[in-house]
Amino acid sequence: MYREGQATAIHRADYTAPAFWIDTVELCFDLDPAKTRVLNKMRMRRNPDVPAQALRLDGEELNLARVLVNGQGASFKIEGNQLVLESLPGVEDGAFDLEIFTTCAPAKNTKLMGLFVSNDTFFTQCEAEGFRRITYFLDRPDVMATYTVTLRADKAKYPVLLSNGNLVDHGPLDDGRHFAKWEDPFRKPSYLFALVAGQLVSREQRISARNGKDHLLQVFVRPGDLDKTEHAMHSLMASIAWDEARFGLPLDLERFMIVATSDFNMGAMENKGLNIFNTKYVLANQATATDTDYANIESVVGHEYFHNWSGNRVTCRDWFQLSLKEGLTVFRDQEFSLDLCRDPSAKAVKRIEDVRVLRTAQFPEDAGPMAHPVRPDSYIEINNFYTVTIYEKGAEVVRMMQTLVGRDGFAKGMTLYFERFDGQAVTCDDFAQAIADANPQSELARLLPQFKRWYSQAGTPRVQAVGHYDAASRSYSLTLSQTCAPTPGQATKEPFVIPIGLGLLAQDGSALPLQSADGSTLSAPYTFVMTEATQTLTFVNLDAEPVPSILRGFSAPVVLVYDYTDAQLLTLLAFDTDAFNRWEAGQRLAVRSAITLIAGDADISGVKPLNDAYIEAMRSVLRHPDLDAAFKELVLTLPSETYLAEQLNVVDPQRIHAVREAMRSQLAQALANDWAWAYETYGDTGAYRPDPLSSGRRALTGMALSQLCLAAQTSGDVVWPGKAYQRFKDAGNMTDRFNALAALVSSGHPLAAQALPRFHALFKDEALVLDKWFALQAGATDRDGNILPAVRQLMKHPDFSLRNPNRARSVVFSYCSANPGAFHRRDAAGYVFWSERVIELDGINPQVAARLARALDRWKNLAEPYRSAAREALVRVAAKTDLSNDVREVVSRALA
Ligand code: 0A1
Ligand code: ZN
Repeated sequence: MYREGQATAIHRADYTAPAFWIDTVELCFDLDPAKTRVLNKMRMRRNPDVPAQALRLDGEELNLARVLVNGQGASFKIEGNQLVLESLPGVEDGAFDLEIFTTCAPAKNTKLMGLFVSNDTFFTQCEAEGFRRITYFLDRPDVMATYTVTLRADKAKYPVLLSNGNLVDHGPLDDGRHFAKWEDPFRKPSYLFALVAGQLVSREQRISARNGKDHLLQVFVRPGDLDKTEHAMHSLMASIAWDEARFGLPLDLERFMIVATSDFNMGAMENKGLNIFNTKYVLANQATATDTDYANIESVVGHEYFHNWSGNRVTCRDWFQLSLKEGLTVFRDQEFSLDLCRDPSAKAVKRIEDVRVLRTAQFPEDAGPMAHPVRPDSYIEINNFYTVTIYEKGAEVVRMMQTLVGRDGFAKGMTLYFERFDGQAVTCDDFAQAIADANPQSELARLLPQFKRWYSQAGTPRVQAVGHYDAASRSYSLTLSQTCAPTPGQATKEPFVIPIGLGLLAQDGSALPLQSADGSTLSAPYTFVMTEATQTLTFVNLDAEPVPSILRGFSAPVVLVYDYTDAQLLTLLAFDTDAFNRWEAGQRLAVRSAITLIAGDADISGVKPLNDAYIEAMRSVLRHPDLDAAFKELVLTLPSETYLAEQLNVVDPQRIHAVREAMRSQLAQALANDWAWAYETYGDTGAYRPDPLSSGRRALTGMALSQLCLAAQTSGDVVWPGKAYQRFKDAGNMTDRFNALAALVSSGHPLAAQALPRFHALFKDEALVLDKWFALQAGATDRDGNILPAVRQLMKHPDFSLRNPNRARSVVFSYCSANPGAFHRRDAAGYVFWSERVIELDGINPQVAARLARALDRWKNLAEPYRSAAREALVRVAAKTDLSNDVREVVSRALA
C-alpha cells in the first residue's frame, strides 16, 4: 500500500469555511459484502462567503464509476484522495445536483471505518473521517445536510435494514431482494450517518415523553442475545428521563435505535437515532456480566444518548473542537451516574473512580510525548486524538465551570447554549461564552479569558501548598503556588484559574469553621478560586494548628503537593467529612511508603513496606461500622503501579512491581482475620442486583477472597483457596464467579489450572466472557517471567483473533498496556513482542495499532536497561516504511 508523503499536520489556525454547502443527500445502497454499489445524489451550492474555487471532495478506497452534474457527464480529476471538479458549468451562482456512483468492498474492510461487515451484518462507522470511505463527500463536521437513504439487499440474508431517522417506505424487490427507505429530518454532518443491515432481533419499548409525544425505543442484537438487553434498555429509558429532568432536553425523534456489534474500534457511536455499540457496552445478564460491566453499560448508553443534544443538535465546527462534544458529554454521563446514586457515599465512590481514571491515564498522557491541550492546535491523524485528555480532562474543565457558576447556573448556561446554537457547528469558545453569559455575575464570567487557558495549555498544573500556624495571632496561613511543566510545543504556561475546595480540621478530627482575617465566616463547602502564580489565604480564631483538607472532591485536575505528616493524613483518613479527601489521605500514606522504598537502593527482597499505623488505619476502615463496602474497597486498594510510576522521575518498573506486591502481601497477612471477617460479613449479597450498594459488597468480598488466597500462598493454608474454588463453581453471578477465579489466578494457586479450563468450557460461546478469560491470564501477576510465554500461547488459541479489536485488547493490550510488571522485562522480550504486534496490527487496523503503540509513551522516564531497550523497539517500528499515519504519528512523537 502506498502511504508515504501523506502525513502532513493540520492546524487549527488554518480553519476556513467550506467553499460549498451540501443541503440534501440522497443515498442509495445495493448492499453486497464483496462489492457494494453506492449512488450519492447531492444538492449543493457555493458558499458565497468564500472565494470561488474548485470543488474538492474526499474519498478513500473507493472505485469511482460515474460523476454527473445536473444530470450531465462532467469532467473531473482525482488528486490523491480527492475528487476535483474545476469547472461547474453554468452553476456559478446557484445550486446544482451532483451525482456520484462508486463501489466499495465492505468484506475486505478490516479497519472497521466506513462500511464493514461483522458476523454477516453490515455496519458503518463514520466518525471522524469514515464517510469518505463510503462515498466522495465534503467529509467535515461543519457541512450539515439532511439525508434520505435507500437500502437494498437480499431479504433472507439481511432482513433488517436500518438507517438514521424514520422509516418512510419498505417492500420487496426482484430476485429475493428487498428495500427500506429512511429519512432523517435533522440536518447532520456526515460523521453521524449510519446504516445497519443483517439478521438482527430487537427488544422494543414504547414510551411517552413529558410533552405527550410517543417514542419507539429499540435495542438490536444477534438472535440469541435478546436475554442480555434488558439493562441497556433500562439505561436508555433512565437517560431519556434524566436529560429532560436535569437539563430540559427531550428526545427529538420518533424512533431511537441501539445496535450492537462485536467488531468495533471504540466503545460506541452516537449516529443520529441509530447508535452503534460495541457489544461490550450493551449485552449483560447476571451470568455473563460483572457489576463493572453493568455500570459501564449504564454510562455508555447514557453517553451516546446525551450526544443527541451535545454533539448532534449542536456539533463541532472542526475536529479541533472535539472536546466541545466529548468533554461535555463525559461530564453529562458522569453527572447522570452520580444522580442515579441515591446515597452520598455511592456518589463519592463514583467520583473517586472517575478521578482514578483521570490520574492513571490522563496525567501520564499530559506528561508524555502525546500531551496536547483539550483543544489541540494541530494533528496528523485525528483518530489519535480521541484521548483521555479530550474526554476526561475535557469533562473536568466543564465540571470546573459548573463549580464556578453553581449547579443551577450551569443548567441556565446549557439552556442558553442550546438556544443560541441549535442546528449549528460551533467551537469550545462558543460553549464557554454561553455558560458565562448566562451567569454574568459569576466568577466564570469575570475570569473567562484566563479560565479558557484550560482549553489552550496542555500539561497538569502542580499546586504546592505550604501551611503556617502562628500561635500568637491564632491564625493559619496557607500559601498556594501553581506551576505547569513544559509540554511539546509549549515551553511556558500562564497561571490557570483553579477552584480549590478547602476545609480545616482540628487535630481531633472535628470540622473547624473557616473565618477570614476580616472576621467573616466562610460558608461551607468553601471553594477558593486561585488565579495567580502564588496566593496566600489566612484563617483566624484557631486555637491550634489545623489539618488542611485541600482540593476537596478533586475540585480541579491538578497535582496537589503538600507535605502532610503521617499524623495529619491519619486524621484526614479517619475524620474528613469530604469522602474524596478521606480516600486520598489513605492513598498518600501508601504512596509515601512505596516511594521511599522504590526510590532508595536498599535490597527489597522480603521487605515489609507498610508501617503499623497504616495497617491499623486500614483495619479500622475495613471494620468500620458506618462506612459502605464500596468505599472500603477503594480505600484498601493500593495505588496502581502506573500511578506510582507517575510519582517518580526515574522509573524502575520491576522495583515498583516488587514493592507493590510486597505491600499487597503484607496487608493480606496482617489483616488475615479481618479479611476473613469481611468475607463472612459481606459475602452473601442475596438475589443479584447490580446496584451500587450490593456491587460494593461484592467488590469488597472479592478483594477479601483475593487477599485470603494471597496470604495462603505464604502460610500454606488450603482452606481459603478451596473456598475460592467452591465459590467459583457455585457462584450465582459473573461478578462473584470471576472474582473467585481471579483470586486463584492472581495468587498463583494450583487450583487456577483447574478453574481456567472449566471457565472456558462453561462460556465457550460467549465472546465477551472469553474476552475476560483471555484478559485475566494476560494481565496476571508475573512470576519469574511466566506471563509473556503464556501470552504467546494464548495468541495461538483457536478462539484468538487479532482482527477482532475486543479480543486483541483482551490479550495484547492487557499485557502491554495493563501489566507493567510482566511487560517491562530486563531481557526486553516484552518490547519485542510489542513491536511485532504494533506492526502486525497496523496492517489490519491502524487505529487499534496506534493505541497499542502508545504503550511505550513514557519510555524516556524508564531506568536502564528498560529505557534503551524501549527506545530500540520504537526505532524498529519507526523504521518500517509503510506505516499508517496513525502509528507513524505516535512513534515519531515518542522518539522526538
Ligand atoms: N463519538 C464516540 C466515540 C467514537 C469515535 C470514533 C469512532 O471510530 C471508530 C468510534 C466512536 C463517543 O464518544 O462515544
Ligand atoms: Zn462521546
